[in-house]
Amino acid sequence: MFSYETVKKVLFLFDPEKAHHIAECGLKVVGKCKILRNYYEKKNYIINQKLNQELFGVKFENPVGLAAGFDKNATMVNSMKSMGFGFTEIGTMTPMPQDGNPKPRMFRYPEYKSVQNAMGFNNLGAHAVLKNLKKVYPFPLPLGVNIGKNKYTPEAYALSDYKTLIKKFESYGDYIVINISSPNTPNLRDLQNEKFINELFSMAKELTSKPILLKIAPDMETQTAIELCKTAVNAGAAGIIATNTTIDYSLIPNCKDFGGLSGAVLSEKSSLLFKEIAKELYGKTILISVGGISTGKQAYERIKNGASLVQVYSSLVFEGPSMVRKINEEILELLKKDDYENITEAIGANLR
Ligand code: FMN
Repeated sequence: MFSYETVKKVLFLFDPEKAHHIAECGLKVVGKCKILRNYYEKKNYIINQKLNQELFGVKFENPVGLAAGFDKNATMVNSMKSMGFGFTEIGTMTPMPQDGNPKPRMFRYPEYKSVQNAMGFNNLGAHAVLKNLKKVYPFPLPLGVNIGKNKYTPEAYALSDYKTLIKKFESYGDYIVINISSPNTPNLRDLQNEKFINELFSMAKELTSKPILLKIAPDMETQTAIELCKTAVNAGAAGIIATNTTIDYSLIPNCKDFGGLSGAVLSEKSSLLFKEIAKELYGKTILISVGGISTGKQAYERIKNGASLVQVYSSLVFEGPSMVRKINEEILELLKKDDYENITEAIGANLR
């Protein structure tokens, strides 16, 4: 089989969104073919009880998950275990299908190992995504369902979009993520306010007993972010995912002045905000850290700072799926160095 370095040389000849579609085609083939699935699973998926933990009543065999946005339409759920992931998150999907923003809307910065995207929740809509999900049920991995409002739903009706989606996906997936932190849907981040969060989680609690997590942006003042997360948890959120992409365009000279940056340039910002949130909320809720993670050392630091799980997206573009195995192997080495028998002993160790 080809190395990712070779595959990457070909993929990088294409515009990033085209390359993503090519990768999606390849992963769909892997997902459908048992021989290929098993081959890659053996290669990439680590089996070691030291990485096992139970969250939301579900067993996670390793803590490294695929972040939202890669598999928006749930077309690759069956191949993520073969990539080495311990869990996967589909979406963001919206109630109605939507095309997203005009192209080009995804850009690579290889010298910064970073990506900029302004996709705008392009997805097939809840009905079609649910159909895709049903085809691969039961899922090979724990699965998160990331939901957002349609672009043309006015702010005053946003709640009703989330209500529709929570009801629709009630029976599928292990947790739901409320995404109000994408920079690419006009005014979406305005919903990151205490009134809306309170209303949203109060409503959600009535609708389902499924764990509902809030995904936040990295661009708020630290104290504002902490207060918002506290409000969400008090209103019933089962966890916080920090963070989405950043609109701090000073991180890459001459980058576009729209969309959100992710990858290496987001790492410090995301990690610092996560650390501050965890100081307040570790032990009170489940914390997931995402943003610029590409090594086991980085993942382990987030874990020791309070993350039960981590997620990656951009580094996958530059390093390929062998990175997921590498991250898990490095976590295992670091657990050994710290004399921990299981990952749960490392979670939040810096805060105890
Ligand atoms: N996050 C979401 O919650 N929903 C999305 O639909 C979504 N789409 C994304 C599309 C692209 C092309 C990228 C690069 C990221 C997207 N994200 C989305 C954000 C990622 O889930 C993640 O939070 C962010 O990229 C930081 O992680 P990373 O540095 O590992 O990429």
